[in-house]
Amino acid sequence: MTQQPPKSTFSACPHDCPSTCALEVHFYPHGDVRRLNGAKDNAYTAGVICAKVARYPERLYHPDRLLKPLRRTGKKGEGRFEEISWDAALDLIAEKFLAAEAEFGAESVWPYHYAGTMGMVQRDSIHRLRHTKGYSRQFDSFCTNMAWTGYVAGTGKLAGPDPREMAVSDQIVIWGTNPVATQVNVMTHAIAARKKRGARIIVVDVYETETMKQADIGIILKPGTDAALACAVMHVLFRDGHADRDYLETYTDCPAELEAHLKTKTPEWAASITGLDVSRIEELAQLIGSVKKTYFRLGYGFTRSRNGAVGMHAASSIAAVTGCWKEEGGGAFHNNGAIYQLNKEMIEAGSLKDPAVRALDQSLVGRILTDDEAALLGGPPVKAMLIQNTNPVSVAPEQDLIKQGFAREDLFTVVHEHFLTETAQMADIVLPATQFLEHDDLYKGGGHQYLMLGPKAVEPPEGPRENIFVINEIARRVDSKPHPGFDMSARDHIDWLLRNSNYGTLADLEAGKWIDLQPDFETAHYLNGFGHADGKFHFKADWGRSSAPNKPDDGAIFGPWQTMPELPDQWDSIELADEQHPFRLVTSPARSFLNSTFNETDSSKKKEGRPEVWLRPEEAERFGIEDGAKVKMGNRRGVVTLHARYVATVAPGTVISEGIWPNDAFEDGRGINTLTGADPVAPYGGAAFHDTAVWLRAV
Ligand SMILES: Nc1nc2c(c(=O)[nH]1)N[C@H]1C(S)=C(S)[C@@H](COP(=O)(O)OP(=O)(O)OC[C@H]3O[C@@H](n4cnc5c(=O)[nH]c(N)nc54)[C@H](O)[C@@H]3O)O[C@H]1N2
Ligand SMILES: Nc1nc2c(c(=O)[nH]1)N[C@H]1C(S)=C(S)[C@@H](COP(=O)(O)OP(=O)(O)OC[C@H]3O[C@@H](n4cnc5c(=O)[nH]c(N)nc54)[C@H](O)[C@@H]3O)O[C@H]1N2
Ligand code: SF4
Ligand SMILES: [Mo]
Repeated sequence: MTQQPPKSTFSACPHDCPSTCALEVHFYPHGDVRRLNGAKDNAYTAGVICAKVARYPERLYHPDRLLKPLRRTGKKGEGRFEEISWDAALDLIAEKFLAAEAEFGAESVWPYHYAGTMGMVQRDSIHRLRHTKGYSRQFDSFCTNMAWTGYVAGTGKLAGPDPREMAVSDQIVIWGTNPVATQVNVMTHAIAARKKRGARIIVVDVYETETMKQADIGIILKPGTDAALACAVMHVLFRDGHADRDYLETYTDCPAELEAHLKTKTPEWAASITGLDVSRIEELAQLIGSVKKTYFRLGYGFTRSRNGAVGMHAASSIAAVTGCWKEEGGGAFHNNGAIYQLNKEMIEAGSLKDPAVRALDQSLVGRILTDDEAALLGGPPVKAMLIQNTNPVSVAPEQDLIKQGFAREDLFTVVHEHFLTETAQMADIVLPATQFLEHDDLYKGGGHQYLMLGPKAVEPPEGPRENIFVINEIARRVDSKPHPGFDMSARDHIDWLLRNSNYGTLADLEAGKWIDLQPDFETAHYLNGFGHADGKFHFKADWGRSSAPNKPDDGAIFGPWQTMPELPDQWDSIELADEQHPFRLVTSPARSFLNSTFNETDSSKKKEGRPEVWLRPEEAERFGIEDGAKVKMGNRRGVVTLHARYVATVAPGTVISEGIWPNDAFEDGRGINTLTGADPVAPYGGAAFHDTAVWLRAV
C-alpha cells in the first residue's frame, strides 16, 4: 500500500529576496501542492509571505514549463528546437566544451549563474565545475556591490541590529527600499511597531511607492541625491544639539572633522540637489534627532547608482551621529551576510580555485560576447557557456549588445531553466530544471538571521533535473579534476556543510527547520566596537583601499574611485540629465514579478498591466506626451517602446518604469535593460540599474 501523502510540510523561499521566508507547503489529498503560507513559528516570517509566492502552484504546474532537453534546429534565437535525451544533450555539451578548451583554452568556457535560486547547493555548485576545470570565473555585479561596499565602509562589517527589533522601535526609516513589493516582512515588523507603540514610519524614495503610501512621512527626492539629504540631516543634528557627543567620541573615527565638513551642507544646499523643500529636510532631521529608538532599514534601491556606495555610507552615518546604534530598536541595518560562517568546500571546490584565471564581469556579458577586449580582460573569446539561475538577455544591462553576442553562431550556449526564457531562446541546448519544491537545499537570510532548510517536498515531473545533476554529469564528461563534491547528493552536501561549519547535522536541521544565528545584542549593535581594526565607525571611508565583501580578488578597482569623497558628500558621478536626455530613469521592481521570475505567470502579468513609464503630468505635457500614449524612450544604448502614465508623485525630472517585463511585452521586443548601462561602478563594481539618462517622445 502506498503511504498517504502528508497534508503539509515546511520549506524556505528560494527567491532572491532579503526576506527568505520560512514556508508552509500545503498539499491536496492526491499529493499536488495546493498553496504556500508563511510559517507562523518563524519569528521573522511571522506567518506572512508575498502574494506571488503564496500562489506558487501556478508556477510549479505552469503549462509552459520545460519538461525535456532541447536542441536548437533553427537559427540562433529563432525558437526552433527538437527534443533530445539527457544523455545525448550531456554528451554534446561535453564535446563542445572540450573542443573550445582544446582550441582556445579552458578560459573560453564561461559558466554563468546568478540567484534565480538562493539555495547554496543548487546555486553555487557551478563553481565546483568551474574551479576543477579552470573555466573562466565570474565577477558578480548585478546586485550588491555598491550597497555592501558603502555599508561596510562605515561599519567594517556586513551585519547589524536584529531585524526583528524593528517591532520594538519608535521610528523606522525605510530608505531606498520598497518592502511592500520587495521584502514584505519589513512591513510586518514596522506595522507591528506602529500598532503596539505608535512607531512612526518614514520612507525615502524617488516616487510614491506602495510602501510610502503606508508611511507616516514620505520623502520623495531626486535619484542619486541621498548623500546630500543625509549630509543635511547630519548638519541639522550637529547644529541643533541632537548629536550624541559621548557616543561620537567613543565609537567614531573623526567626529570633529565630520562636524566641520558638514558646516556648509545646509538644508538649503541639499534642497537644491535633492529637489526637496528646505522645511521637509528640517522636519526629517528633527524627527530623527528627537527619537532615540530609530531603526534605519537601508535597502539596495538607492545604491543602484554610480554614486551608490557613497549614498549608502552617508545614510548609515546618520545613525552614528545620533548614537541610535546603542538602542534596542535602533541602528542601521542593511544585510546580515557576515554572520554566517559556512564551509562551502564540497559545494564550490574553493581549494582548487586558481586566482590566475580571469573573473569576467557578469554585467558586461554583452561586451564580453561581442569581443570587447577590455571586458575579456586580455584573455580568449568566450566560446561556450553554461547558464543556470539567471536570465541575462532580460535582466542584464546593455541588452542590445547581449542579444548580438548570444546570436553569434560560433558561441555554444547551454541554458538550464524552468521556462523558455529570453536567454533559453538563444541557446543551443536547453535543459529542464527542477523547481525548489522538487529538490533539497539550504538557505540563509540576508534580511534576517536564520539558516534554513528547504527539503524536497514533491517529486518533479519526468524530465527536469536538479542543478547539481547537470554539474556533476558535465564534470564527469569533461575530465575535470576529481573532487568529492561531485559524488554527493544535495542532502549529503547540506549535511557536510552543517557539520563542517559547526551547525549540527542535516537530521538536526530537519527537526528544527531553521537555526537562529542572531549574534548577541552587544555584537549586533557594535557596542564592543565596530568591525574595523580600530573598532570605530568610519565617517572617513577608505574607498578602493579597504576590504569589502565585493572587492574583486584580482585587485581590480573600477570607475573614478580616486575622486570619491572620503567624508559623506554628494558625488556627481551619476548619469546626469542633459539637453538630449532630459529625464533620469529609475527601473524599480514590480510587486508581482521578482526580477524576471513570475513574469511568465498570467496572474502576475495581469496585476502589472503592461510596460509603462510614469512621469509628472506637467513634464509630460511639455514634451507633448498624453496620459496613456505610446512613447519611445531612448539613449545612446538603444530605444524601447512603452506607454506613458501620468503620476504626480514622482521626483522632478525623474521617470519610473516598474518591473523587468518579458522583452516581448514591448512592441519591438526590446526590454527595459536596453537602456541601462553596464559600466562598473566605483570602487568595487556593480551595475547602476537606477541611474540612466533618457529622452522621451510621443509616437
Ligand atoms: N516584488 C519584487 N521583489 C523583489 C525583487 C523584484 O524584482 N520584485 N527583486 C529582488 C532583488 S534581486 C533584490 S536585490 C531586492 C531589492 O530590493 P530593494 O532593496 O527594495 O531595492 P530595489 O528593488 O532596487 O529598489 C527599491 C526602491 O529604491 C528606489 N530608488 C531607486 N533609486 C533611488 C534613489 O536614488 N534614492 C532612493 N532613496 N530610492 C531610490 C526605487 O524606486 C525602489 O522603490 O528585492 C528583491 N525582491
Ligand atoms: N532594469 C533592472 N534590471 C535589473 C534589476 C533592476 O532593479 N532593474 N535588478 C537586478 C538585480 S538586483 C538582480 S539580483 C538581477 C537578477 O537577475 P536573475 O538572477 O536573472 O533573476 P531571476 O529573474 O530572479 O532568475 C533568473 C532565472 O533563474 C531561474 N531559476 C530559478 N530557480 C532555478 C533553479 O533551481 N535552477 C535553474 N537552473 N534555474 C532556476 C528562473 O526560472 C529565472 O528564469 O536582475 C538585475 N536586473
Ligand atoms: S517575500 Fe520574498 S522571501 Fe518571502 S515569499 Fe515573497 S519572494 Fe519569497
Ligand atoms: Mo538583487
